[in-house]
Amino acid sequence: MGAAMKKSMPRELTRQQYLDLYYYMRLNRAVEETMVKLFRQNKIVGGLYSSLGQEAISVGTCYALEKKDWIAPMIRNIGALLVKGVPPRDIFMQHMAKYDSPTKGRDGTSHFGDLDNLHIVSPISMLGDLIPVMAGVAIGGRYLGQKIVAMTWIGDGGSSTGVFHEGLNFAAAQKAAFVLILENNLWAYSTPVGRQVPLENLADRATGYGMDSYIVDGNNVVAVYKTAREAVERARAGEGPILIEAKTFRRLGHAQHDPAEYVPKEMRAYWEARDPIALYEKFLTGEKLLDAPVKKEIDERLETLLEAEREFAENSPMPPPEFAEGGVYCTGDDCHKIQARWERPIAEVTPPKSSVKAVWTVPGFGSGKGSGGVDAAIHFGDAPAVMDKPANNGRSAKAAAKPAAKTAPKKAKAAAAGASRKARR
Ligand SMILES: Cc1ncc(C[n+]2csc(CCOP(=O)(O)OP(=O)(O)O)c2C)c(N)n1
Ligand SMILES: [Mg+2]
Repeated sequence: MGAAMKKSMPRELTRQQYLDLYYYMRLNRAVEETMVKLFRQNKIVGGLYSSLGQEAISVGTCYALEKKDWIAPMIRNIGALLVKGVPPRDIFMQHMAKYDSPTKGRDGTSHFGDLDNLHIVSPISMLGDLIPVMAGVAIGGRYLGQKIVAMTWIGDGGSSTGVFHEGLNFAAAQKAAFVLILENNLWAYSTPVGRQVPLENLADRATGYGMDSYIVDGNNVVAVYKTAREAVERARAGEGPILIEAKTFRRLGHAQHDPAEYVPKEMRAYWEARDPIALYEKFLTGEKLLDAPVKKEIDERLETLLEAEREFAENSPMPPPEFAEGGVYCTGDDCHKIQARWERPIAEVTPPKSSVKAVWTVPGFGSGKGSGGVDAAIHFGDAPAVMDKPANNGRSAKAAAKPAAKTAPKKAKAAAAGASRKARR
């Protein structure tokens, strides 16, 4: 139904699910708050990005996936990493470039994945490129009969990259089991969304690919979860990819270095009053799912966990300098164990068996009659061009070419002869 925004089906969650969403949003925020402190102590290597105010999106969408599903998070999706099962220590160590980090200190920020266990494709900085990659993961899963769904996230700014469009078109044409979360936080660095997209709703972009889309309040974790759950189920059932636009706001600057003074005060105040965690606490309390003792228990659990995880990360060594020399080039078996898994006999899918004789013919080209009524040249240079029609100034093209050929310097003639010899070969 094109970009028509389907209403989510009402679906109730269990108490545990409601509390899980709360816990992961709190964990997401606490992990990032800890990293701000580490950054201020100069212990973070590289930039530090924040998802303050956007936690409901990372958490609510990833929580809608099954264990076997695949994600590729972007910089503001630490919440998704946590829901998937990445321990906070890995996130801390990765940002600190420690030896025990997932990339052993070779890369920073959230540039790490886990293909074997958690099914996380490492993000790359180039905006939009994870879209075709994850469409490919979804198609790969289909070939293998796994019934998986692939999910990634993109910003309002990233939705204007070329690869966003190529990737979505590809995913839609292939009916890939792929869900794209478009986090419209109103800013792409210092550019407000209205200055770079002439659309009220970025979900409308989906119409161009024949895809369905949803719009959801990105600061309402239950709405985000329910919408994502429905999209994931539909994608898994073979309905093709789905786009969800989550409307939200980037509460801090692009990264720690950016004070974001370009954001109007009233806009900030509006969204600060809609903090997703505060809103959810109010909801949970009203529904009698959260009370003071349960909240205290969660507070303490988070504090203990983060203290231990931060401690572990801080105690991890930096990689030894000589380590930088190794693992730069793939050296075969000692580098990785990944082997292509052929679903059909290899001889069947490689030449000569896979080679197919061209079955098309172009009339008048190669063997038939040329437009001039004589046999056409098979390749340029095989025969003189047939020029029996008046050219430019009424003279035949042949005649027009004559004086030029006469006066052309020898070198040019030789080069022309060389070119035609080359073409014959
Ligand atoms: C192809 C590409 N262009 C530019 C950049 C530099 N860059 C990184 S983040 C960013 C802004 C992204 O804005 P948006 O997509 O709205 O995401 P947000 O930061 O708001 O989460 C830019 C321009 C990049 N990483 N990749
Ligand atoms: Mg943005």
